[in-house]
Amino acid sequence: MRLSDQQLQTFRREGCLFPQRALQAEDAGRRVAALQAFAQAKGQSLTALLRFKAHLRFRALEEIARHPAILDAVESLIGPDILVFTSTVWAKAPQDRRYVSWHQDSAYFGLDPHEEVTAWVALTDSRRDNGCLRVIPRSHLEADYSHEETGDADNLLIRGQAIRGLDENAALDVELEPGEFSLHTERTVHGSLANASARPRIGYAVFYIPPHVRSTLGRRSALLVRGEDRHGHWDADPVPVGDDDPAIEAYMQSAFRRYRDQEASSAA
Ligand SMILES: O=C(O)CCC(=O)C(=O)O
Repeated sequence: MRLSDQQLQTFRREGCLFPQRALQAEDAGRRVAALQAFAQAKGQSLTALLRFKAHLRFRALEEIARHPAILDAVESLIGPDILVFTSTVWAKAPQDRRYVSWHQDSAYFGLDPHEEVTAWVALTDSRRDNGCLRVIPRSHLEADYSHEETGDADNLLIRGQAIRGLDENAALDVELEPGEFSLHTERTVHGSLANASARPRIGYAVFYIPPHVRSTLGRRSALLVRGEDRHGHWDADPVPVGDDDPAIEAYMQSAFRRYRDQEASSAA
């Protein structure tokens, strides 16, 4: 299931590639139902509950993060040794005003070199009308963009970071069926509109790096999902024993604090 030479060329030229298939649509639907039941039991929204290292919290997501079809595609792009550095469920309810402003993940991820690749897996259908992921093709080949931190409450990004003044005519809608995924680089400018439809839009983004990539925000952790880590730049994340593992919960609190503290001190 490796990417063809043509797909590799497309990814390198455009900074994104889609659609690829990981799950059957029924399987994606079952995972959505399980996720919704989990969030309801915890009394939290999906996005609040599953923003940081979501694969450690919920088995159905860890399986996706380790899915062979996704890892084969990612291996074609970053090589046989693969770490998951974090993963996030991006959920928009029907008629949800929330959106994601144009941004480059490379401005915030604290990775060097910028070799991260994101697999964005559609758990529901993801179309223009329900606020699909959008990318600016070839933006990864441009110089770094500057971001303004808007703090807009409707922006799903924590700090509402936004690139202003982009030519929106260049945007490409990454429309996907349930179970399909897209790939983009951490330097590809991306975002998404509000959900104007009567359907939910739920996506699961998994952020992959090769182990030679370093953290520029101090020592952090990641989960090896394929191959070997011969570099030791990242502490090993624990492997969860089931959903909502209390040991993972405590670990996540401290990992997130460490991530945020280092981010804050490096920005100071
Ligand atoms: O799902 C979205 O709307 C935005 C996703 C995103 O920003 C990301 O995966 O980095």
